[in-house]
Amino acid sequence: MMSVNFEELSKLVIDGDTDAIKSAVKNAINDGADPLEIVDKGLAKGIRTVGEKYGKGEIFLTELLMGAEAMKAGMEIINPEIQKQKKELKKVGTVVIGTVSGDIHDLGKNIVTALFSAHGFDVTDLGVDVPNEKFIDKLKELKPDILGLSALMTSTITKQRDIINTLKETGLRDKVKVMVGGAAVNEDFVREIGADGYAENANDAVIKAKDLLK
Ligand code: B12
Repeated sequence: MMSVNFEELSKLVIDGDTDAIKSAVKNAINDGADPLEIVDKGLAKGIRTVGEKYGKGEIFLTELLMGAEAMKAGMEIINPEIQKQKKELKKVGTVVIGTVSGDIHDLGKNIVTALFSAHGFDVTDLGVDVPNEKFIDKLKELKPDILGLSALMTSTITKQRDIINTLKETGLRDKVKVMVGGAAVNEDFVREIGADGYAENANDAVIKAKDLLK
């Protein structure tokens, strides 16, 4: 296996170089790199740097957008590769997942979704900007084992709390395990809102989910 330059992959995301990222990701895969490693050490590292720079006012929104486009282009090649790694063929559980209303960040959620399904979970992805009622309606309809709520902003993680409260009010709380995630979420918040699980990355999400279903 040839050595993969993860640093270069990060840099291409930071530069927002969509064309170059596609070929670089394809090359990395052909060289035998693990798709998740390409994400963790390369693409996600790059987009987080972009976010930090944007947060500090060092770059403009256009550059944040270009970085996100580059990351997305890379993920379009990686997500099918993650699927190919299907580790377990038997169904291990069902998941309904989505990004909460007011929030359109989905790069991380899509990675979690891809890995869940690669590990034998049956996943229904409701997409982004999902109204609270839609989550509740889908829970009633599909009765999944796990509800996954992604939120990336301090202004939208409150929806995770609201949804859990609605579950309590409607008597559905003990029928489903609620997992939350996204960069603005931390262990303290998870405890505070009474979610069942939290994960900082897709790998942990799968491990926690399997734990919750034991
Ligand atoms: C990319 C990005 C965008 C892209 C999103 C593209 C897309 N399709 O997703 C674009 C450019 C569109 C965007 C827009 C905006 N963004 Co933005 N964005 C980011 C950025 C740089 C990276 C997010 C990302 O994709 N990370 C990479 C992935 C792999 O990581 P992740 O999302 O954290 O996901 C992992 C884990 O969290 C976990 N996980 C995620 N979801 C779930 C769910 C479950 C159930 C579980 C278990 C685990 C889990 O597993 C994932 C895989 O490892 C962040 C910075 C940051 N540090 O997060 C800012 C950031 C989130 N954005 C921010 C802001 C302010 C905005 C805008 C308001 C900007 C504007 N002025 O318009 C808009 C908001 C639009 C909206 N209404 O949602 C702020 C939020 C500030 C805050 N604390 O509230 C941040 C933190 C940047 C900053 N430093 O200011 N953004």
